[in-house]
Amino acid sequence: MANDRSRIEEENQIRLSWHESDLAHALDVVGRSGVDGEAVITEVARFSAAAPSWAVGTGGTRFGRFPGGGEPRDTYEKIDDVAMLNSLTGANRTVSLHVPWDDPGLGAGAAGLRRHAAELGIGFDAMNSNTFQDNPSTTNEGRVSYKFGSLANVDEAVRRAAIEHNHYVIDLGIELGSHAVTVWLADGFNHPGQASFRGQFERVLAGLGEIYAHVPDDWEMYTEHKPYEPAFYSSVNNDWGTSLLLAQGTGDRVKCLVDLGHHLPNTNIEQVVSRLAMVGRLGGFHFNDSKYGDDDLTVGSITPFQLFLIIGELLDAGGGRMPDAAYMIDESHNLKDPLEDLIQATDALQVALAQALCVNRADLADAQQANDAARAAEVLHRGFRTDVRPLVAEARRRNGAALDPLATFRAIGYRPGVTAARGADSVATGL
Ligand code: RM4
Ligand code: MN
Ligand code: MN
Repeated sequence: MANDRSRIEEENQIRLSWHESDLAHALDVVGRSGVDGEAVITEVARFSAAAPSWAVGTGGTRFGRFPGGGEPRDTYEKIDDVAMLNSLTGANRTVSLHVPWDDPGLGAGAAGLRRHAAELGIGFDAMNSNTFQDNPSTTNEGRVSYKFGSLANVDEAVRRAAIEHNHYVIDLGIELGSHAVTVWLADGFNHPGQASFRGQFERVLAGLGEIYAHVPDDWEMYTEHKPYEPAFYSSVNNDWGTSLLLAQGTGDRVKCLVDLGHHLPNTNIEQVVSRLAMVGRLGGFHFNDSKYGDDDLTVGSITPFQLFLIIGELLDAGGGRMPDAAYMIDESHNLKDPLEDLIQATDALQVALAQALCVNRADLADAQQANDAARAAEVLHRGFRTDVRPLVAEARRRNGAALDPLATFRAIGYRPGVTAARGADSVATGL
């Protein structure tokens, strides 16, 4: 690690003089729009998005998986990868675990993992439960199955197992120093008439209530909606309205989590964000991008303008700063090196944040007040079209990270190094 740090510094030195002149120019440009470039850098440097433990390995589709080699063999090695990522970006200071894909066990197991992460400067963000697959540790050793749903199931024994799994995930999170649990349910049905919409909703609401009863006072719980998949006719928590009903019906510290891929085509996600923030129920984010559905593609790679608008709404909600929320990258890496993709995703988030911070919000408000749609567009686009990359690079440098994280990752030779250590055929567990 110390060696990686000095290699990052060496790589930064190579780029420093170009960076300094680019930065001076960028500060000049944004200053002319009445934006304080220093404040942009400070806010970008403050921002962090959790890395998901399941995304440091290759994902796959239902047609196949093509592992890249050198993938982490256990949760400890996943945290090593996240630490490497964070040392390059300075903006992935936490990891989000998916249980049971990553389950260190209570007691000594959790304590050991927490110690390992702390030594690398990594904390634990929201915990994720999994009742969408059958796994001996979540199904009472195979006595129940989630084939027909978990909390929504008509069978009380299945619902009980799902609630107990969530309680376990919370207990684990307490020992790891987490502060939230995200409940994404695959519950729903494929065939009209197969189940009752109302019955399923009511059972899920009751189950969430039992999970919430186990949530510590200084924790939050998040409900994550998704319109379809794996249920293709009806998902119980299918949209933000249902997610809000579930959150409001469960308790004060239950909030909605917005996964950018979990909306029907053309949904105005920035408006959804504004609404949820307005009622104090915006709890978390899963960042990714998509063309068609829950594609889990690289953040900002398909609809960067939408990402910029969403972050603009977040800044509005936070009074010019990113509001406190559980920010996480939720992607699946099928073709790229997972760490390279996470580097690009984090960079895209930082760029969109800097662009949104470069919008002169007072000017925008004036244009809105004057019903001047053309001027409003000018103000917005001046922010979006600013080349903020030097400001973002400077934010990274001030966090002790890399000016150019992807080039530095390659120059350091991290992947060849771990491939030699872990094996060319090592495949990460989980998704
Ligand atoms: C779901 C959803 C959840 C994630 C799983 C793996 O589509 O996005 O957040 O935990 O996938
Ligand atoms: Mn998600
Ligand atoms: Mn998803």
